[in-house]
Amino acid sequence: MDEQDFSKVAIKLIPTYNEKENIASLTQAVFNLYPHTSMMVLDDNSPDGTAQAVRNLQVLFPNLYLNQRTSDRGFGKSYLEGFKKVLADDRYKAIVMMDADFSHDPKVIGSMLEKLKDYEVVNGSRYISGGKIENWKWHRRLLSNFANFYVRTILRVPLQDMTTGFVCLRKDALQRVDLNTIYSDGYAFLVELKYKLLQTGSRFYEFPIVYTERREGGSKMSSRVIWESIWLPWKLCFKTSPLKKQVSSRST
Ligand SMILES: Nc1nc2c(ncn2[C@@H]2O[C@H](COP(=O)(O)OP(=O)(O)OP(=O)(O)O)[C@@H](O)[C@H]2O)c(=O)[nH]1
Ligand SMILES: [Mg+2]
Repeated sequence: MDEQDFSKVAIKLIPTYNEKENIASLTQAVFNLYPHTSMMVLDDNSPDGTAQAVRNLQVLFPNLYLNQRTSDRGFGKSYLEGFKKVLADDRYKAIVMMDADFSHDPKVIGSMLEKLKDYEVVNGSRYISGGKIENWKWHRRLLSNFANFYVRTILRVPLQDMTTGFVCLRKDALQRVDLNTIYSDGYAFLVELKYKLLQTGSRFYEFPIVYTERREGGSKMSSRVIWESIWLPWKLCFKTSPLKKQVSSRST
């Protein structure tokens, strides 16, 4: 087992699209809790000026970076660009993936990173003992529950929360995945990434999280994103090899 302290060598990657109202408070919260780590905002040329808000914050937080995309918008494309930058940067050994809207509590990042000593991927899970969802309307709960049931049944994966976007992972686990073969771009990207991490033998730990409704701003859920999520598990089933290894997945 690797006894490395990942809290000092992890970078937080935060995708944003119109998160101007959340990004300053999230940045402050993250750097107050973890003053010696880094964070990169992956902005998709948000019309509300999120990127400029990040540039203003960079004066206060020298370890805050911005990757601004200007071409076709995409949640997955933003993460892939961020991953490629981090993979090429020797300062970092781990990545924290999280949303900008406070649905993912920055206070638990430290405990999640602790688990990277023994596991390669720590999946922030709402659907295990100790995990829960707060303030979500019933139809969002239903959609999320159904999406997880659907994905887990088709792909036969051992994880209880395949759609969570709160994930910590070691860089060496990411290095084993061929990022050029990722098909999806909406939130299905998260499912595809986890499936490919499982396929390449990564050891997973499911960490219970409390997920809360976004603080400010609006949702970016679209019908295109939903259709992509419906097709993705079938594509993965038919176009890639099945899971080879049994992986660890524990809730405590
Ligand atoms: N770079 C980039 N980020 C995006 C895009 N779509 C969403 N995001 C960000 O991805 C994270 C998750 O998106 P959300 O809109 O919060 O999705 P959600 O949590 O399912 O929905 P709500 O919280 O209900 O709005 C947020 O930080 C968004 O700003 C995109 O196309 N590009
Ligand atoms: Mg959200």
